[in-house]
Amino acid sequence: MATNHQHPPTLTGSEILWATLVGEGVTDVFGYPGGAILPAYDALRKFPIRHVLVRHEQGAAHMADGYARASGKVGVCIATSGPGATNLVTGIATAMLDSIPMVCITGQVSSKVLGTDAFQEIDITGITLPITKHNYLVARAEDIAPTLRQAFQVAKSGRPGPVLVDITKDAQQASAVFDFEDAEPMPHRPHPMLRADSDSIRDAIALLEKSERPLILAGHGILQSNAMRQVLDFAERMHIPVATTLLGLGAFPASHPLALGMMGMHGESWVNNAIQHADLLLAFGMRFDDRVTGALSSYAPHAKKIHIEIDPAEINKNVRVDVALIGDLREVLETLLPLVGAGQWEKKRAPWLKSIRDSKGSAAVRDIVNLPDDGHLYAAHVMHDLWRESKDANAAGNIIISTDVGQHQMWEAQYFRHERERTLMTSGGLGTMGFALPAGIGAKIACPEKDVWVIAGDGGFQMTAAELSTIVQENIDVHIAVINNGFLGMVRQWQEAFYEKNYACSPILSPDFVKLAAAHGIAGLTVTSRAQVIPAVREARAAKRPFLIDFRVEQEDSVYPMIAPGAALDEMIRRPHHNPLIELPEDK
Ligand SMILES: Cc1cc2nc3c(=O)[nH]c(=O)nc-3n(C[C@H](O)[C@H](O)[C@H](O)COP(=O)(O)OP(=O)(O)OC[C@H]3O[C@@H](n4cnc5c(N)ncnc54)[C@H](O)[C@@H]3O)c2cc1C
Ligand SMILES: Cc1ncc(C[n+]2csc(CCOP(=O)(O)OP(=O)(O)O)c2C)c(N)n1
Ligand SMILES: [Mg+2]
Repeated sequence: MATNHQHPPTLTGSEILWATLVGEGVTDVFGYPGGAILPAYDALRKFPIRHVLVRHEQGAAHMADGYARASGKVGVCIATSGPGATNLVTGIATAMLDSIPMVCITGQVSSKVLGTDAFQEIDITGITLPITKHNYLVARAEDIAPTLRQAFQVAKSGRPGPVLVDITKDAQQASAVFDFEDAEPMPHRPHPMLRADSDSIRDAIALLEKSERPLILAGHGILQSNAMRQVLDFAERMHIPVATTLLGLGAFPASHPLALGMMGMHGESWVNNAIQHADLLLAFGMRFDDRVTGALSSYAPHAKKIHIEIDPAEINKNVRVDVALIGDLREVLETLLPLVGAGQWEKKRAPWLKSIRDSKGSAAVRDIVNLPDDGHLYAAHVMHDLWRESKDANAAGNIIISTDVGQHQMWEAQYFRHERERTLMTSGGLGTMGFALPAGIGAKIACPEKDVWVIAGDGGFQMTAAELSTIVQENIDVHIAVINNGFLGMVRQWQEAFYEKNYACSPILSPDFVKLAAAHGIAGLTVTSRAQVIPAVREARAAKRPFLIDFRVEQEDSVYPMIAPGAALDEMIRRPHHNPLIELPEDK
């Protein structure tokens, strides 16, 4: 439906909906039909858009989310009114807490019956007000294009986030003139660019020049700002080590000599120790989540803080900072970079880098590669061996791992060392179980050439396992690793640590996952020992179609190190000595 500026065509609201999406560059949407959105579905066949039929609308939202995380584009999902719309809610909230750009379209009852408790009427704009960046109710065909175009702009500008557009059935059925250009929203006005001579830039440079023990805290904002190159330049030029948040993994290459690893509750001990000893923290697009800081009263007590952040509401929210540079990270770093001289830093930083290396020395041999195979299978083995088998793809950014929530998510973060941006899809802020499979499907559709691995726990996998059927109907070639420990493992771990091993409702029964896959026409394997891990990974890859591996791992293993909620960052609970996974050389 090309638009002709001289004679803009008259289309139905439904046609305008799809034509606007096409104009915005959308090629794929994830959804599920129903009465209030049927006019739109009826018009879909006229437009070059792939629609992926999900099995539950939560899946549609997570797929749009995974699509956005993998590609950097806006993900789109669509559902009917009432239960269709409410089923999207968990997926929208997941995207909100991780700042993922998404446009969610819902059908609504006709404007004439709005407010009458009509069949499948629900106030979805009211329900999603706190979990969307913005939302709209559209009741006229002529408002569909401008509203949708504005929704895209809001979703991707500034700090990204999900936007919902609720469109009444009569607006879809009515007709209006469609003029894509004319529907263009007012330009988004970003924060004024920081000037090189502004006071805050000068203050930041002064802190940098004085600092002896600086540390970069690399967050998700690096990916969202596309600032990987600038962060690398900055770290290398000033010889500053880099710690990463869970959502920042991949923003800085894990194998780089300045890369330290993940910070926070399940972060590496040397990383958290470095934060506690640093005299300057440079927070790059991260929001000092409580999983990252531990007790705020004792967080980084010796450090001045510079926060580079696009959302002013994040400044001084959790951690008071000395200098705030508000703006897009890449632009701010491009302003800063020419002002910091190269060359003089290497010698100055040597003692600080050595002290971190020394503190790492004792803990880094946790590496399980050296552990003799005693017939047991630990989840850490699976992550480590998958990483080893994926080195080239990982270095080239050709592998995407989509994890669920729980222990396996933390083991993945610890043992799969991400080299490139947008190679990890994971729900950080909301911690949504059921995320991995649909997000992996969305990522595969965004990046069909990449090798996508869904890594889910036995609990979370069962929450959205119905999407196995979507994989088959849509012919989506993802690999699935179920880390099957017979428990809601992260809950069991907390019960072990803080509730005297009262495993209340955390043992969980599962179906035979390989048979479940087979019932969908998906091939699979069960793996029970370490020696079988690599052959299984190779077999999955060779299959060139969806493949599920049920990894039967040790049932009562725990993730270490761990900071108890509310404890200080350097009060880490370490792996007990009786446990066979080594963490300290003395454990040998
Ligand atoms: C079981 C579990 C355990 C966890 N344990 C840990 C843990 O041990 N360690 C850990 O790190 N996390 C952990 N998390 C995740 C944690 O809850 C947070 O989700 C995570 O720390 C947030 O990372 P972030 O601040 O980098 O990303 P976000 O929460 O996405 O924040 C990104 C920030 O960047 C800003 N931004 C966006 N775009 C730009 C731009 N263009 N320029 C500048 N700024 C921008 C945003 O405004 C935002 O403030 C855990 C989660 C779960 C579920
Ligand atoms: C939707 C949802 N419900 C409950 C929780 C709380 N929760 C966090 S981790 C976890 C256990 C996850 O178990 P499983 O999927 O088997 O993964 P494991 O920890 O065993 O690796 C639970 C119940 C959650 N994060 N999300
Ligand atoms: Mg489990």
